Amino acid sequence: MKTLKKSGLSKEEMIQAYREVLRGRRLDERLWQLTRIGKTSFNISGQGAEVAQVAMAMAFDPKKDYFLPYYRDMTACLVWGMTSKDVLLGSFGKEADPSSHGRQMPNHYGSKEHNIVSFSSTVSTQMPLATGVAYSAQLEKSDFVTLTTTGEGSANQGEVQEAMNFAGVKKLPVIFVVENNDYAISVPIKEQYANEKMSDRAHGYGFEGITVDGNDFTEVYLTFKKAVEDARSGKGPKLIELMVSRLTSHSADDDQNVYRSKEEIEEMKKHDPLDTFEKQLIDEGYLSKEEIEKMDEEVRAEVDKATDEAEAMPDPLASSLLEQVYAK
Ligand SMILES: Cc1ncc(C[n+]2csc(CCOP(=O)(O)OP(=O)(O)O)c2C)c(N)n1
Ligand SMILES: [Mg+2]
Repeated sequence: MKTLKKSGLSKEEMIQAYREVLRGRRLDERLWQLTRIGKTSFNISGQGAEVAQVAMAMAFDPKKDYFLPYYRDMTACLVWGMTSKDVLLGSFGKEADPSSHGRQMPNHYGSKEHNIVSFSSTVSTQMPLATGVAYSAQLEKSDFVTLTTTGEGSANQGEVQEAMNFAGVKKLPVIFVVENNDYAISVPIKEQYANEKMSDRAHGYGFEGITVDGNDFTEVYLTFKKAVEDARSGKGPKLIELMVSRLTSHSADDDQNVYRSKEEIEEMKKHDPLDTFEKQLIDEGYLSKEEIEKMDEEVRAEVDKATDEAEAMPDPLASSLLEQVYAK
């Protein structure tokens, strides 16, 4: 694993990165609690992918770059500019929810203000849309880069091949990401695809594919930094496969103990990226254990406040159901 120093980020930026990882974890824990006590209807979580998502998102310029995420990308969306309260408004289905004004399922992130394009529950349909957004950058001679993500099971959908093929032909400024967490709901990777690495598929479309350990902050950050520079300077797309874990069940609607062994789950939890990142920060002198504990208290307080504020907001009115669905 590369040292954090090798990332080239300043001490302040690295501490901010950790705060985002911690926020992603604590906020997701809150979303699970709310689902379990019946205050919200659903959660699907990115626990185990937070370090990879923060390192990925920090390589972009959210002020101009576009993000077409998938449902596990909450932490990346926070780095892109969404707030804990924005996420909670979506989970509570409130009118002020920036993703869909409470019309969509929770975890379907979108924000016009932050260049985050909302997506469909039909997996991977964001991929051809991302190719289209990147094509618009090329046609308009704008230098923004488009990022889109999906899971390794969803990467087998036909439209992913169409999206990558056209992006390769036109050398579009788009970065395709597969967050490979070993499972598509209950189906393990050996039953999902036969090639050794998902990223090898990129060669068939005429661009580079890279597989990265999603627990290695520096490696992920530097890989994306180079990919963003290449895309911005007209060198075309990349496919980046992030090897991450899915620490939780697929969603609030299943129990992974049914299809994963106790030993497998315990082994995975020993490599929780939050713990690895914390240890690196302490060992390399960025933060002390006490500073981490203090930051954790601050983040928990922020999540509590955001929960109370979001819960107190008004629900959508039944009479306005058909508003906010189509652009006028
Ligand atoms: C076209 C389509 N088929 C099936 C589903 C149901 N579904 C939702 S998520 C999912 C598994 C996706 O697994 P993966 O792509 O590995 O992503 P992960 O959830 O593991 O991050 C499935 C089958 C769907 N939403 N859309
Ligand atoms: Mg998966």
